Amino acid sequence: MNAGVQPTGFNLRDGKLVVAHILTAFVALLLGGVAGLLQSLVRSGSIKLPAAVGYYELLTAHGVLMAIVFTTFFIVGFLYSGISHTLGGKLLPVVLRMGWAGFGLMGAGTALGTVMILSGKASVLYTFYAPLKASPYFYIALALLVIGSWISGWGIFYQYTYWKRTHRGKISPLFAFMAVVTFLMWQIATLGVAAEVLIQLIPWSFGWVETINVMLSRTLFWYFGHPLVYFWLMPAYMCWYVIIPKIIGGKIYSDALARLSFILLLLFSIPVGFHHQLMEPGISPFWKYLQVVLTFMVVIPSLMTAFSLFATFELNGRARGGKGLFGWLRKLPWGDVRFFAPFMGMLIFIPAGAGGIVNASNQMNAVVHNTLWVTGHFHLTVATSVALTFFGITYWLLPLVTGRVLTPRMNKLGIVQTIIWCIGMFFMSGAMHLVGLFGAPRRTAYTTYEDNPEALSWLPYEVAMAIGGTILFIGVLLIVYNVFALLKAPKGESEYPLGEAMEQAEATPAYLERWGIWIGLSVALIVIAYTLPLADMIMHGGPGSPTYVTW
Ligand code: HAS
Repeated sequence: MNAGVQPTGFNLRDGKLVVAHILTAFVALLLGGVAGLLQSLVRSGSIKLPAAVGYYELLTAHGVLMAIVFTTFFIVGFLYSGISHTLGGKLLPVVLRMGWAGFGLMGAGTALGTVMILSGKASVLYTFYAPLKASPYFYIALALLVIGSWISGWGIFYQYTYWKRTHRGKISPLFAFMAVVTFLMWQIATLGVAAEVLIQLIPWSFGWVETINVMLSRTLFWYFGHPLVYFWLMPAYMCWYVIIPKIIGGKIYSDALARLSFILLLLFSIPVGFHHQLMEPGISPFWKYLQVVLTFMVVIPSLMTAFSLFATFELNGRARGGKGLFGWLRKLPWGDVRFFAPFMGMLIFIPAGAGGIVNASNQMNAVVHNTLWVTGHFHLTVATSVALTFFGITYWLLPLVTGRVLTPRMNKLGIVQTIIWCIGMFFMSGAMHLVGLFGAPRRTAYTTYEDNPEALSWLPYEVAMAIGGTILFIGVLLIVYNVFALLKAPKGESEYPLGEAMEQAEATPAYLERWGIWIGLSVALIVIAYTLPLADMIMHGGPGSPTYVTW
């Protein structure tokens, strides 16, 4: 055995990089969870914050720490683990250095951003819409985070290209392929936010220019903002496609279908940002219509994923003797948290995705836009389907990369944690969806609008949100406890649960790895969907908006 390599075959040196990312992610989850608890109690009128702490400050901290920091660190850690394991058994020295450099820059960005938010200089929420203006250092912090993630992504490309060069004519492992697509998509998508931050927000926040073109900045944000949600989802899909079949003792339904669904996500997840701007003036209905059509195209890979997962579960259950229409369901390993947590994520993704289709439909968007319904939608998608999947991954990943084993007690705690999360989310997201339909706005602190009867009728739902939020906070505490317990678990051998495709599956076509075609098509779709509207916004940008600092 090589020095530095554990009996599991996972390289200890690489393991440290993975652990650093995963731990940072969970520290962010804890801090973001505290902010979340407080804001749900404030919003229901249950508590008042001390004068020194602003509601929007907490809301910004919650959004940034949960949606951007927790997810990005977790994703980089998880993907590096899989790259190390599937592309040669260890990271190339240069890739390891890139991983640490990315980690350092993302860490610096996170620290600076958190200080700016908590010192009250950046209460601009996680979407940082202009003309609300934060300290320039908040935008610099965001730039550091993005550049750090680029360097980490380039490390993944480097390891992949090296593997392809040394394995001529071979199809890459599915995990590695998916990691490359995820970071390709991220690379293309973050160009929008990089342009917004570097060209617009930083010069404006330093006072070098006085006004800002709000329409342009929001459009550049959503050019990035929608693929951002797929950047969260794709690693969860990687677990569902590649890891879950192994954990349930089955096989991947089709390697080719899994790759095709990722290619479709690359093509269609970017040119759809206008579905977040359907209610905004200044974009012609034609371009909104076009991007809504593309939005419905991006639903297809998720439907393919659902089909593939059902097939995996049913075929595996039947092979184990499951009889009748649903007898195969009983054969699934319900007592294994590595399966149970992601499975609950999948199950909840069915209503969560349906909610997305509601949002994308122009007329229905007019009902739900800017209401708590949307907040309910993203707590089901990212905060449940994605988060529960990431929790499920943590239960095998941390023991694996530290040379330990998951004990039955931790497994049981994990099951309890998953159930607590689902109950909390049922109350919180359920109430958000309902009260959103009654018109309750998102992004507001507690107010009864001078005892307006309509606003008073929202209160019981806001209390339900607070109850859900409190239960979820217990869930946050428990997962963070579990993470630290996993780091002290007994030493032993764990495996990287990587599924294999079914023998009967068709061979994977090599053209799925012709990156030139897919990048070219992706760019072409973006050019078609964005060039004219962006040109229009730049040429007819008007005098620009003055600055607002409302807190
Ligand atoms: Fe969304 C707003 C449309 C998916 C996140 N979304 C948001 C925001 C966030 C977000 C954060 O069109 C708020 C942004 C803000 O701050 O303003 N969303 C969609 C559509 C989809 C979608 C069409 N969203 C997501 C995902 C997210 C996410 C995924 C995070 C991870 N969303 C919108 C729109 C808005 C929006 C508008 C703007 C609203 C507004 O007006 O502001 C689709 O991708 C959804 C497709 C999904 C499916 C479900 C497939 C189901 C699967 C599970 C299978 C289950 C199994 C279990 C196998 C069609 C894959 C087996 C079960 C057994 C019983 C065996």
